[in-house]
Parts: sequence; C-alpha cells; structure tokens
Amino acid sequence: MAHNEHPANLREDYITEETRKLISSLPTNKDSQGSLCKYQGSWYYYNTLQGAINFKNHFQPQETDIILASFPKSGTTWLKALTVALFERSKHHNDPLNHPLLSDNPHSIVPFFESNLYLRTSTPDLTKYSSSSSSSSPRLFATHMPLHTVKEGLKGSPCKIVYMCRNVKDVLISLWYFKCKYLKIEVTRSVLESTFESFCGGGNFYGPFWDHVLSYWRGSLEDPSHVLFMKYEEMREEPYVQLKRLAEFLGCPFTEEEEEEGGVNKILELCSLRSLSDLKISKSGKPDSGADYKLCFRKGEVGDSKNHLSHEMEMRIDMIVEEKLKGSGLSF
Ligand code: PAP
Repeated sequence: MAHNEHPANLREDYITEETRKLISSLPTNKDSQGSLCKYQGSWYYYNTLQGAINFKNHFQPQETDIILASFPKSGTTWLKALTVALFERSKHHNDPLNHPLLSDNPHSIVPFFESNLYLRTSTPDLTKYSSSSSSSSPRLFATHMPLHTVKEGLKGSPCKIVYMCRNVKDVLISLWYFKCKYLKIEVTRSVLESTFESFCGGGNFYGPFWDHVLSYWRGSLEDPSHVLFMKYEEMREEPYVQLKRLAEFLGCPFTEEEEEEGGVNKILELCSLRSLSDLKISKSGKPDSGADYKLCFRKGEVGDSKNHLSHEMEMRIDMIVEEKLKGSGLSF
C-alpha cells in the first residue's frame, strides 16, 4: 500500500517535534501496519498519539458533553446510534424521515477525539457539534482512549462517560475481519494468528485490552453517576432494559407514555444492525478519511469467535483474561 493511501491514524506524518521527543522516551513496538508507542499504559500509532495529546491539552469541555468510549470493535457504532436516537427522539415525532441516522453514519455524527477531531489539529472547529437550538441536545463525542487519558482532557468537568465493553474473543474476530477489509488484504488465518498474538501480548493498538476495560470498570465503580459500564452481550440479550438504563444514566429517561407508545422499541429498531446496514449511506457512503461505512457492519453475533478460534487459542486467551481481571469483580 502506498504511504499516502495508508490510513491517517496509523501513520506518523502529523507529529510535532515535541511529540517526537516524547516518543523517543516511550516504549515502542512495530506491527505490520506501523510503529506504536506506549503512552499512559496504552499503545498508539504515532499520529493517533498526537491526536490524543492534542485532545488532552486543548479540548475545552462543556459540563453537558457526553463521551462514548470503547475498545475498538466493541459496539461503538451501535452505542453512537442509540445515543443519537435517544437525544433526537423528541424532534422527529412529526418528521421521522428527516432523522439524521437515516442520512448519515453514526461515526460522522459522533466523531472520535483522537482519530478524527484532534488527529491533524489542536484547534478543531467544534461548532458543528454544539448544542443546536434545542437545549436537550448535548455535544456527543467518542474515544478509544483509556479512562485516565480521557479524564485529563476533561480537566475535572463532570461530563458523562458511557463505556461499551465486549468479550475479547469476539472483539478479536471482529478486528481481524475489519483489518483485512480496511487494508484490502485477504482474510487469512495468518492475519488472525498475528492479531491473536498481539492481543495476548497486550501490544496491540489501544491495548492491553484488559487494562483498557479495567480503567472504565474501576471508574464506573468509583463514580457511577458519571461513568456507565455497558456490555455488548447484555445489549444483545436484553436490549429493552439496557436502552432504558442508558437513557436514565444520560438524564433522558423514557416517560411511561413513551414506553406505552413503543418509543423504546422504535429506537431499538432504528438502530438495529439490520436497519442501519440496509441504509443507502451504509452501503455506499464514505467518510473523508477512514473506513467505508459498510465496514461498520458485519454479523454482530455473540460468540462468533467459536467459529474461528481453535480450542487452544480460546483456552489461552481465556486464561490471560481471567488472570488479569482477577479480583476486579468483572468477568465475561
Ligand atoms: P469501531 O471500533 O470500528 O467503531 P464497532 O462499532 O465498535 O467498531 O464494532 C463493530 C462491531 O459491531 C461489528 O461486530 P462483528 O464484526 O462481530 O459483526 C459490527 O457488526 C457490530 N455492529 C455494528 N453496528 C451494530 C448494531 N447496530 N447492532 C449490533 N452490532 C453492531
């Protein structure tokens, strides 16, 4: 792949002199896609690290901001769609066809701090994301950074943070498929095996997985009114209950009347993998940079890893995760 075709967040052409100096003092690592360094306990490709630093130093939070956080491939697209739909619901009673989720992808409505907004600049224009005429719409942002780094950017502002967690084995399989499609390479076992090895060693992008998850898990225990910990598997299992939980946490609970009128189910239907992936924008849309929107959607199955990981691979990663999460109260 020619250098200029390589995804911007994996490259190293936006870093400042200062960041270059910082990187020289950090642990570094290389994979097939580029160079990574370990910053505040998490591995970043260099441009993404620059995005994280730009965010940390320059983001000006508003108290009502909502941050949607996740490890990649854990259900971010779904969480973004559900949150947008929760805040849009009162506006589209009489005008359902004008709903932003029908004409735009959740990732373009809710941008990532480090890999979109702050990737190339420390002063992005955030006016587009400011509360619109309706004061019921807070600004929505997303991130894959761990909680401690996000908190530095929030500078003490009491923003609400929602974390979506998913079983590491399904994350791994989802990432394997995504990586191959994104990089336009064949989906082979050897890519799965190298992705698996890098997950087990913890040196993968945003890894180690368990430290990422634990940062939010502990944050949610310490401060449950500001950090909500959700699980993809629970969303699949009991979407109605979980969407209500999300709405309550975000301060926009469903009224009895809304529930009686089927308001919860309407949002679940609008944001289902089937509905979203069926939209024209999902089939042929593209962001200015990054993956085609169709790559956001695949199977969305719980336990798909069973179809791909060998018994030995499952045992090995299960043991690592069990060991790393021991005593935390979190399990999969
Ligand atoms: P990202 O890190 O690139 O943002 P993310 O959305 O977190 O990706 O995860 C993608 C996974 O969510 C895919 O899982 P799979 O590979 O196991 O199929 C994708 O199919 C799934 N997904 C996307 N949208 C939805 C949705 N609306 N409902 C349920 N799952 C979804």
